[in-house]
Amino acid sequence: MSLVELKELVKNGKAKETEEMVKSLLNSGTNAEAILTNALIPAMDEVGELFQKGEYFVPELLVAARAMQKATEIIRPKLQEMGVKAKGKVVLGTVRGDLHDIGKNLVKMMVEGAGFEVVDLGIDVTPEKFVQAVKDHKPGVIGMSALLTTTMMSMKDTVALLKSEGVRNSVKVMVGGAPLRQDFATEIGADFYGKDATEAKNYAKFVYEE
Ligand code: B1M
Repeated sequence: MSLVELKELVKNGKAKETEEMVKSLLNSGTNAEAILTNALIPAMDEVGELFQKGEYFVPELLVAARAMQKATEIIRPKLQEMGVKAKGKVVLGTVRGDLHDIGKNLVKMMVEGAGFEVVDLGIDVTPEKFVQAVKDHKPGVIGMSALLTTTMMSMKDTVALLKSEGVRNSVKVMVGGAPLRQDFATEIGADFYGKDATEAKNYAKFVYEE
């Protein structure tokens, strides 16, 4: 029973075994922060790398995410007791008119897996809702996902509204989704285009480490 074994269980998406091992580690005195920092987060980092290399596909990501979620459900209250804070806050959503959320949920999973708090606004999120969430939650990063060429332009509207509401400089804007490219992100004034969930997670880390 070790953190190395736990990392492998999460990587391989073994949810039940992950749950049992986390409980045993806690019972034997391993602290929750060590479990998070030395097993769970590195496991999700490796899952992301395997995905980028084409060795893992969406189903492997999803089962790893489920195992990660089981583990975090158990350790979250312990971390709160210990006063361990999230690394930062990220607001995420799929843009107005768009109901595709599989990619956005993968981004959420990777970003949460890296120790961030994610405020998930769901699907069909209007520019007004994104802006309100920036005002309410004060995230370091706001992330918008779009899967339709017809909904991509809502990202531009959101950036414009962030500006007119005077909060554009308080937050970094990240965009992603299959129909997007870097030139579109640049054109609408976003700070970052994430090709995949791992890039999204790395950008959140970059923003908070800056
Ligand atoms: Co729809 N759909 N769909 N669909 N759908 C596409 C996107 C489409 C390409 C299919 C096609 O025609 N070949 C096409 C879009 C064409 C276009 O705009 N050019 C399309 C269409 C037309 C439609 C409808 C209009 C169909 C209709 O009703 N006539 C309709 C629209 C509904 C709406 O949104 N208003 C529709 C509906 C649906 C379903 C509801 C049935 C379902 C969505 C279910 C759900 O999401 N809960 C669905 C699905 C599943 C797809 C396909 C098959 C798969 C999309 C997906 O989940 N990919 C898709 C065709 C395809 O891509 N093969 C298609 C897997 C996912 C992991 O990838 O989301 O790209 P992706 O996310 C990646 C990266 O892009 C990145 O990270 C992820 C992984 O690393 N990423 C980010 C994503 N968001 C990011 C944000 C970031 C950073 C990175 O920072 C914030």
